[in-house]
Amino acid sequence: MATDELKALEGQALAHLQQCADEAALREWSTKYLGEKGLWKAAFGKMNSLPKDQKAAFGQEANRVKTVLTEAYEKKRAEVKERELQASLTTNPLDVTLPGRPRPRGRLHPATQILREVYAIFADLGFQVYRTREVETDEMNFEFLNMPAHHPARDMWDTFFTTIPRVVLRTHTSPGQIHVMKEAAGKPIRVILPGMCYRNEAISTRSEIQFYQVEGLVVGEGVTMADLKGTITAFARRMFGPERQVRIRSSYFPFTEPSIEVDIDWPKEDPNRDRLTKGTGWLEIMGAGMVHPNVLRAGGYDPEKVTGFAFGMGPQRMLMLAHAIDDIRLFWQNDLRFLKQF
Ligand code: FA5
Repeated sequence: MATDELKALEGQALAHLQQCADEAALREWSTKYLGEKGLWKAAFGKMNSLPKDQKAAFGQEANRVKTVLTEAYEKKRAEVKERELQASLTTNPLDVTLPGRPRPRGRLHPATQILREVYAIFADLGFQVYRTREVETDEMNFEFLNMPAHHPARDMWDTFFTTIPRVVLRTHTSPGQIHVMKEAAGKPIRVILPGMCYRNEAISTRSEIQFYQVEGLVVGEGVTMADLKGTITAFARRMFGPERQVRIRSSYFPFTEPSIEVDIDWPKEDPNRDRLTKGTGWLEIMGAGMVHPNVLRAGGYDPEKVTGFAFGMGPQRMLMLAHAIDDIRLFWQNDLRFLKQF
């Protein structure tokens, strides 16, 4: 009888299963009995050659055997797994009560943090962020900003020149003004332009050869100096708190007319106040002014129809104010004792 064969297979398989002691043996067993080319499949295949009246009984029996074998296999596998786990716990004990080792946590560089604060404040004032290149042509860094070759005002920026003639590292973010105007092509503008600037100057507590600036540019019909003062004051109050004082002085930049400089008072209680502010109590944080008609023209705008204001600030100088940091050189020295404080 064909069903006897199935029973014999069942007995043989179960006996064999008892001898399987690890995962590898179990896998072999499963292939041998239950695999695609296994013994159960082969036995089941014999159904075709049986007389009709025996087929149903044979089919039932075959399925029962398969269920029994599958369940026995799963049970055995769980046992083996558990045994292997126990064995690994005893031969390789792990003290789960030991406190974990703390991982050193990274953080954003203080300069990045203050830049993000500046972005957030200007975002609230409706400014978009626009990035431009750090390597500029002489034309963009100077000429389009109303400083033709040999203009004495070029001396205001100690420039790093590249080996390519008339290509410089930007000395300020102001050339970005021209890039924005050319791209906006006559539409109103309200952007900030953050980025790294480079100057070939003597390094001191207040000046680095590499530092961030955030430029601002607003162009449109009827933009006035009052808008500039309002924007700067709103910004300074958000950044430094309502108790800090803002001072606006008249100044000179070739690309703005009139031009101003903005100072902020340094906390009176700070013993470094005199040294940092050269005895004045004020620290300059930005230059600004109404965009010069020649600059508007260079950007493709008609100064008869639109006006604009621009400013350029040093976020690192502002961070020094906020945290009474007395040396700007600390920013790029990568001394963790300094960086960890932020
Ligand atoms: C300028 O660079 C003008 N482009 C700013 C401007 C933009 C004026 C738009 C008018 C309209 P100034 O050289 O003053 O100006 O630099 C602007 C700010 O950058 C300074 O107030 C200061 O905060 C920062 N800064 C300048 N030089 C350094 C330096 N060497 N190290 C750190 N911060 C600096």
